[in-house]
Amino acid sequence: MAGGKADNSKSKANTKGKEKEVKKETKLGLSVKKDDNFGEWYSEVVVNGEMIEYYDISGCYILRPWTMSIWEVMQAFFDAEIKKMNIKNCYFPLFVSPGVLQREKDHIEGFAPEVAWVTKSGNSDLDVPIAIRPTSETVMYPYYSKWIRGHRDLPLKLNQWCNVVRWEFSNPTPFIRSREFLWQEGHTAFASKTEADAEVLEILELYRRVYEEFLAVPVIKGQKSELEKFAGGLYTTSVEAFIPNSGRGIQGATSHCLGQNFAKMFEINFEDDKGEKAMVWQNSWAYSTRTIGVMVMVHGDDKGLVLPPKVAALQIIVIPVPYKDANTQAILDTCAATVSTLSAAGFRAEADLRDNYSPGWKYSHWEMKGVRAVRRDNFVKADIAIDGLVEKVKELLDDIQQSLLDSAKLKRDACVVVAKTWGEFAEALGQKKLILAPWCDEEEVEKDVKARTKGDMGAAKSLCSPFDQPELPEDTLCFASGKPAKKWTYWGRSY
Ligand code: 87F
Repeated sequence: MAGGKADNSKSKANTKGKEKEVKKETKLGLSVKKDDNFGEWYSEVVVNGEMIEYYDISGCYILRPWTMSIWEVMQAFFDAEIKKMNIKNCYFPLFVSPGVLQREKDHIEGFAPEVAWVTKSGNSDLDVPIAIRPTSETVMYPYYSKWIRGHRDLPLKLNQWCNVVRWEFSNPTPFIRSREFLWQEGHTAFASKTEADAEVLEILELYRRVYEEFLAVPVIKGQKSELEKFAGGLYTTSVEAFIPNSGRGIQGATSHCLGQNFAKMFEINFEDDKGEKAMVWQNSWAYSTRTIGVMVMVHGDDKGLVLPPKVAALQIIVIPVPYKDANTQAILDTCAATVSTLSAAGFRAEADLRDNYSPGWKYSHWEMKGVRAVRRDNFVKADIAIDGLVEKVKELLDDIQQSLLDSAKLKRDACVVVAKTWGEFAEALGQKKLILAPWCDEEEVEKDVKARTKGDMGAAKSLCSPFDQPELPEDTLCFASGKPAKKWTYWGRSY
């Protein structure tokens, strides 16, 4: 089939003149294989799959409709779930005044170089430069302080869907590390720590579902180390994914318990039910368009993108395959009818009836975009019962969705190495593994691990201590310090 020309009319199909009308068939394939040059493969896949277009400002990318529809599916799910939790959407301004930004010195210190500033309007300098939000704690919390007076004002649970800007300097990568990205940020305040603790986990479970149920990417739920947690908070939980091809872990989303640190700084106080002055307990949580990059890296292959049906803008593409002596119009009509049936059944289906591309070209094109070919070119001939079709397609899509998750899990699990000594750890790191090691949970020891593994590829760090802890025998020692181990922790290089 490949290379064949589309013929939209039986009689003219084989004439030279007709052939010229068919567009020059550009080479569609990828120029590198996923296993040969992963970085280059990724750039090609996101561009050729029509998800991203590069932009003339480094670290900024155009998100094309093929990307946005994936984002919208995840957004619809997450937004409905948080509404069930009585979390309300809101929108705060993009700009931050320097005053509030600096009010929160400790946590901002390490991040300061990444904050972008507006210093001019037209040709004149602004009296006071204004920052562009890198995250909205300092934007929102002054108003939390104003709005929260008594225990009846609690809990206050707000979320916003927005863009943020972080002027990153290390190598930008579409979706994974960009200077502007889309996310949701949730900011909640409670009267008690118990309520805050419960919400942290409830949100983390939604993040797990976004990854596993929608993107078909297996993740590990766990707690960040003291060194890796959000410095402004009390503790950080995350879902962690792993990219077998690069041997790197990647933080998929975070759900923080902020404790009362911000409440102190921003004076978010309330009168409790005994009439006493108390401070709120806060959480914040976010997931971003990074999710999409993780999905591409995990599932894409040498033919291009592979999209899990649940998030794909198009789940089914129907491609007519006209052939010599066939009734082309009947084939096209059947394609259109098939699409109507599938659309009516709730599937996202379209027919590619363009007559200036050959079926072979169309196969490659849609495969590149992640809609994988299951050839059903005998619909006309074999008279497949229309009601049977819907059932079959449902089974097929469910099966694709499940097997994507299953095979990603197998592949991820095959990368996990349990390392009990420094020797085993160093060897596994050299093999780009995801390392599960018994650890003493001391900050100095993690700093030491970082120092000892420094190199061109970046240092190893802790990814998370999984909530699902394997049994830790009492006399187990830390892989790095030889002190008694307190927990199992995942380690590796990361994005
Ligand atoms: C970059 C510049 C300025 C990350 C930054 O994770 C400030 C920051 O505070 C910064 N990069 N962070 C941490 C963000 C913490 C927190 N914010 C709300 C989240 C979830 C959503």
